[in-house]
Amino acid sequence: MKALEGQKILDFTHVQSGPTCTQLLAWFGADVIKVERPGVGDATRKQLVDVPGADSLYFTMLNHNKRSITINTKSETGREILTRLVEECDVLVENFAPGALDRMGFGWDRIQEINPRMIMASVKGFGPGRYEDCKVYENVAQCAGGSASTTGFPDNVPMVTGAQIGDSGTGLLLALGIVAALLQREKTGRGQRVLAPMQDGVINLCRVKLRDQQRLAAGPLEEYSQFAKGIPFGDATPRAANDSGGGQPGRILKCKGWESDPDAYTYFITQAAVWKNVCDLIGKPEWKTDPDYATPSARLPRLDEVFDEIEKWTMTRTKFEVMDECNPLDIPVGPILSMKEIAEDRELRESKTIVEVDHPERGKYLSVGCPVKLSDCYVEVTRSPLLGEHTEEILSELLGFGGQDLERIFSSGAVGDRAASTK
Ligand code: CAO
Repeated sequence: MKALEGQKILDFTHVQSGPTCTQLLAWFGADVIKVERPGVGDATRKQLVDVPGADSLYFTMLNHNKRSITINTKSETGREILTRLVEECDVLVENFAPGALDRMGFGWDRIQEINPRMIMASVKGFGPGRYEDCKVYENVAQCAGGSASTTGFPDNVPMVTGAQIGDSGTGLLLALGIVAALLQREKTGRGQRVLAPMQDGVINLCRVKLRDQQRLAAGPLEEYSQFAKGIPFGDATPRAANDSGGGQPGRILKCKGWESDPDAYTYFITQAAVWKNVCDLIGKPEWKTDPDYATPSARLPRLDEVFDEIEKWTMTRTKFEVMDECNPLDIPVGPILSMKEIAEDRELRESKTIVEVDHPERGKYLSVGCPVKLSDCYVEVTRSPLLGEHTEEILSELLGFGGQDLERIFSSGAVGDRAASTK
């Protein structure tokens, strides 16, 4: 028994944000039916191709545990099938450009008419307002959500982050909205609309920067490195480089091998509670009682000097040795792990955070596993579907089309090539 077993998801998502959401629902046991255009499919199937002829890693890593049906939803037969799918399913998830579903003839009013229990969940770039009709990709959301203006070095241009907080981040939030709407439907019997705008998702993740925006009214942000350097603050939260976000100063420091290894660094946090341990570790026991260093407020204007001393120590160790020596002393540190190290990490494989999946076109590849672990809902990551692989199976088993109806549907051209289906 899986947590979402029995829930049928009509998956109209593409690219990254929506597929992240429906992949999570599939991992929790929902039957996710991905609807794609015949012969074309999700654009990411053929983007950044590394194995000629095979679905790309971009697609395969975002569409595990789903079934694929191809339907031209703008044809008459396609609309007939889609209507039946809306009748049968619990949730419709989409992340088309604004208005695309209405143009297809399946806007919210029509969906409710067909199935009042249907939950219709959308990712859009922006919520209601002047930008609601805009198309949006990851980096646009990072910029419009306040992340880029607060990321990077203060004396350089705004930066986007490697983490896909706009796409994958918003997809995760949408999944939560869907589960909440399913629970509410248990009580009301009604479906509802669920909207997760990417700008809203990024703003939510950047809340500490909005906190700092308001703190600026009370004076300079003393835990930011620019305070210690005497650089004046402007009227907006500045970029904070690698400063720790909270009141516990932290920096990225060099470790042994940094001259040739671009990832030989550690994050080091001088948490106040373990300051004495830090002093002993780096050979500065006198700082434990020296009034210039003994308290967090005394250290704030001296952070450059403090971290220079700590770095002299970290440079004599590898990032893993730093971890091994600091952890028993409760000093929070983190090695800067490369993607290569993450891909090869034995424990991440054992915890199924990184999984190896076999695919008929491309062979074995690595993917991310489910990032949330439920003790009573085992997740097995299975490969992404080939384009239209389950068309006939879904038409016959789920929608009950058989015999002549099935012939009619395939010969109409609305669902693509019958040979692409397994049955
Ligand atoms: N049968 C027939 N037509 C189909 C179809 C099907 N099975 N599936 C999709 N289509 C059509 C849509 O109806 C739409 O047609 P119209 O423009 O004529 O209405 C068209 O295909 C393309 O849809 P789109 O505009 O969503 O796609 P795009 O590649 O032009 O834009 C994106 C992509 C991501 C910018 C846009 O979808 C978007 O802004 N989505 C919302 C925000 C979002 O999720 N962004 C993150 C994406 S991940 O980085």
